[in-house]
Amino acid sequence: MTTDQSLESAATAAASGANATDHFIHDKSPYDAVRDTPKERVDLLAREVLDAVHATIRKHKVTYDEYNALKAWLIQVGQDGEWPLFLDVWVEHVVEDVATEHREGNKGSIEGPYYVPDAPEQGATGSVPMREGEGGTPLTWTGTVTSTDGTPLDGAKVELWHADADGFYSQFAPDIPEWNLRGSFTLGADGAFEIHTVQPAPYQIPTDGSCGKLIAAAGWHAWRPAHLHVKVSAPGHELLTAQLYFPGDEHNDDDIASAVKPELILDPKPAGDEATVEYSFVLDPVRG
Ligand code: MBD
Ligand code: FE
Repeated sequence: MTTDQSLESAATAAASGANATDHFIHDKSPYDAVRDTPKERVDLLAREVLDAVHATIRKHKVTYDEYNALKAWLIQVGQDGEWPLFLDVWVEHVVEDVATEHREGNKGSIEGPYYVPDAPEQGATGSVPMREGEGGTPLTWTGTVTSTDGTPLDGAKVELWHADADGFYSQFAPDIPEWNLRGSFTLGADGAFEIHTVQPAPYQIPTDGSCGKLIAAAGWHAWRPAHLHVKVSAPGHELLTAQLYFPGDEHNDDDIASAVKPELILDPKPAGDEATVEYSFVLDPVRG
């Protein structure tokens, strides 16, 4: 780790992790929603997770050396600020499945560590903010937001955020304009949108922090397929958090974050040096 290039990427990974931790604590109030959780449920969940850890230790005769390495690594995850990355890559997809299994509308996917609320508003037709000469194939995306009964959702909002062609997210990597490739699109009575952006590239999670250390030690890879992140909301409807993917990406079947679903793979049409795509969202009304 002595070349300029590796120092630069180390700084980037460390900053991404620490920034994700700051954003998580600042943007959400994670404890508020669970204030009334009964002791019995905390006891049940904590005990069963610990039981599973104990069973793994017994089954595989985990040694003191391995226990100490685990302890050092867990400490490092916190020091690196990589808990959001670790949890969103290896745990969130199951939480998301359970949370949305009742839905009749759109399939969702995980939020991941790099969402920022209140991206600049662009109206129903517009472009995400981008730099002059932003890398990646220009993409024009049209679609609608409807309820499960087919009604267009007046006032629906599509929030879009994604990495640039080098795999970096604004506000989490240095030297990118604050809202680059992040926009909010609020729709009219027809529930229709037309969004201009660029196609992102396959994405490697930071490899030079503690998550990278686990990946290397286990002989895994660090790749996610190229993806667009969205949150789609409308009055009286459940918030949809999803990701959209591109056909033919070699990591669609092999995503480190296990977050690809076949319903979320786009079907873009090349148009000269650009591409167009149609993809619409169906939201579930809030029931009860
Ligand atoms: C990402 O861009 C992402 O979407 C997830 C889930 C984890 C790490 C980086
Ligand atoms: Fe992402």
